[in-house]
Amino acid sequence: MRHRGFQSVGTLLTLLVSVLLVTPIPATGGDVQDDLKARRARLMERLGGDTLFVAFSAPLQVYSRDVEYEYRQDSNLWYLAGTDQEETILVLMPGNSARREILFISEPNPRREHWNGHLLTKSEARALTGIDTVYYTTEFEPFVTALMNGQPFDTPRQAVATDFDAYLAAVGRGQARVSLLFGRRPAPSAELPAIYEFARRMRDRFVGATMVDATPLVEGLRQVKTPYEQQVLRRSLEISSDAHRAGMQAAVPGAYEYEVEAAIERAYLANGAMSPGYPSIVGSGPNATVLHYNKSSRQMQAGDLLLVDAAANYKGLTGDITRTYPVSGRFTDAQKDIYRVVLDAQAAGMRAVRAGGYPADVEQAVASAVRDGLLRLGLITDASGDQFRTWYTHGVCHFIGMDVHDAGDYKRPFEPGVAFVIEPGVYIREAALEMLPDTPENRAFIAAVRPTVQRYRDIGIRVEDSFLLTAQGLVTLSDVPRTIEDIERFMARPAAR
Ligand SMILES: [Mn+2]
Repeated sequence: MRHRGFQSVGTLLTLLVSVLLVTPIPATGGDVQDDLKARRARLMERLGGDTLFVAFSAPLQVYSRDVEYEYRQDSNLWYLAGTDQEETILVLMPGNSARREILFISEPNPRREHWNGHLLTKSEARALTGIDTVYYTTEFEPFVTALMNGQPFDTPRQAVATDFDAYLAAVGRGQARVSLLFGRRPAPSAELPAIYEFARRMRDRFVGATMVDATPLVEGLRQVKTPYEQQVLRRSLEISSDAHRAGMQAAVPGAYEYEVEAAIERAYLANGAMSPGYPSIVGSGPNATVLHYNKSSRQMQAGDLLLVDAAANYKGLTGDITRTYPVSGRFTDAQKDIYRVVLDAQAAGMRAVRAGGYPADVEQAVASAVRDGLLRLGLITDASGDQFRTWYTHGVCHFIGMDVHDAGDYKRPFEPGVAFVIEPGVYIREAALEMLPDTPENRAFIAAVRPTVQRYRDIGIRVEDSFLLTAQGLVTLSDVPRTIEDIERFMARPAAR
């Protein structure tokens, strides 16, 4: 009964929240456009006046034959221009007196739009991105060619155009810079990625110009979330948290993993998050020990743990949440033992976060708590070495944002505005013992822990929450039952189905 009352209050709140959220953004720009402008302004300050910055949208990816994957915009272009339309190019020229921001978009094409949907008009693109100067993508080559030849672009010959003067002067001195987003360097024998190919062609033609990589600048900006991004990220994690609860309600003995996945992804779409932020991991029983298990095809049995790692992409921002819970509603004693080790380790990680500190502090605090816990349970015999790596196999702190493993520099100190996860996991795969090098020490270790390993065999537990560091301290953005008591209480509620 209480449950029903609680649900209808929840529904009412959801309704109120959605009414507030659909309030239309004024056509003359709003929070998003202001934020996009501020992001570009910060980048331009760092680029300098003799720079031509160019960012390209991501290419379409083929799924199979003539079918494509759902389009995913390049995160850096999306961050700076706010459009997820393909064949888009963003140009920034910080030294210009006007036209400092230029956007190139696809030309209208009724036939293509019949197949693939509406393409932004120039005025829609202006309103969406806050960029006033918009050309068609077909004009990009003439634009670059004009600049390379010391000519202003799109200016009648008789008119006096001064807006490109600073850059053209740099071109004349042979000091012009072309700033591109190179991303990761490919291996010497690897195919040249498209951006490297573009840079090579520019280098051949643009006499005297220097190619520079703006990736660290843009990724450095992305590392600290703006107030607007923080607000979207909060909402993103509210949706993901609701989805996890829906998944918990769908998890019962006899149901299939995919039913839980369906409940979770239904909740994303029902709340306006148009896609998962990454492929959902829904692994029960032994599958909980497979880090990137993605089949979701097993029927869950009474006594199983279910590990769910899933989060929504809401307006381009993705959190990251993992919960592990018993499908029968109650943890066994063995499951509780491992769960407490993982939960205590996460708490130790949270205590290690401070402005001015580093992600490495979190890694260290979590690892040390895991070592102590595993030693206490008898799963390792020596807490000083690397034995614990047998059961503790991945890092625990990564940034979140436009990418679930977001851009950022892990050597840069934490500051207010950084968003990240802490996600310790312990996975008891007996086969891990077989993979240890055959040494006298390892033989002794294996003999000592084998009976304990059998007690905990096939238990995989990860607990992951999304955090935002603010001037006031650490804020937990995810909100899903987390302690053993909270989970058992929640799982005892009558399932909604
Ligand atoms: Mn993660």
